Amino acid sequence: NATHVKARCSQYPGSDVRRFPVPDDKVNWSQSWAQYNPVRYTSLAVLKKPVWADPDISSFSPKFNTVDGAVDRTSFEGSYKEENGKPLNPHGRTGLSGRGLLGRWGPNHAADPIVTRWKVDERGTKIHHSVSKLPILQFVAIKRKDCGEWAIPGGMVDPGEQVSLTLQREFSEEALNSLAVQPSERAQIHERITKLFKSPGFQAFKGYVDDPRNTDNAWMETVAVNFHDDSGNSVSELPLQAGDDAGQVQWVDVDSSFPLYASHSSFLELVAKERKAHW
Ligand code: RP5
Ligand code: MG
Ligand code: MG
Repeated sequence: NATHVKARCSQYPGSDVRRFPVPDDKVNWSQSWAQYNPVRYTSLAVLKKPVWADPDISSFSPKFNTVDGAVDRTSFEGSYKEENGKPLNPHGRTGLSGRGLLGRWGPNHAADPIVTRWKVDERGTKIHHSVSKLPILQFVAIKRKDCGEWAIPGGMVDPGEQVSLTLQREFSEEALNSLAVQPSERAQIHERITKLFKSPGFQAFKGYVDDPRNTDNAWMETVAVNFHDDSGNSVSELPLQAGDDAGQVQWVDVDSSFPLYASHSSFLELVAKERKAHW
């Protein structure tokens, strides 16, 4: 369990709220800390009771650590604890209680499609990195509208939705702008990328995400899957267009020095190692 860092960022995203500072040695719940006084915060967007959010805990008793109706409240990290009816973040304190921007109490499940190709020159020959001497991978990255950081075009798993569908749907919405195109064209996009997303893919990561929106009682978890266009003639030929919560989209070289949202960089490292690519 690597210590979460972004989940302790001072300023809570999209707000003026500042987290109660949590030093490294007090992150773990097993460290008793009488002075701990997290800021309580749940965003207005969540309090308005949109379909994607749970009601407040006072009027609602979700079944934690199980699939509750259509909502998966199980964690990839094993069984999580509850305190006064509220689930506790399995990676420890964040300095903020309540749900912040997250809709679900406990785990909020997402899926991250990592679409890659090899970086090639005009003649189609793979380009190797000058230092590592390894071929360079490129992946489809989006610039998030909420924070301006580059990220994998991931999104939330809808209640009851298969993760394999979420991966393809979120990629289509954020990197191909499928929601804005005509239904006829949408079918065409669907057809062209279904082939790539039907391939088994490499599951790079499954578990807790060190997301800046995490709180003591609500956190992000994801399944990150790599779909690789080895020949460069499937998805590489599709025109990228940013949509939904993405402001920009482009192919980005996979490299350890490129800063990414949440713990997305660690997922790319696993992909690079698996494909014997530069990192
Ligand atoms: C991250 O938030 C996940 O890894 C995923 O990329 C993303 C899902 O949230 P939204 O993009 O829907 O805001 O923790
Ligand atoms: Mg989305
Ligand atoms: Mg998204």
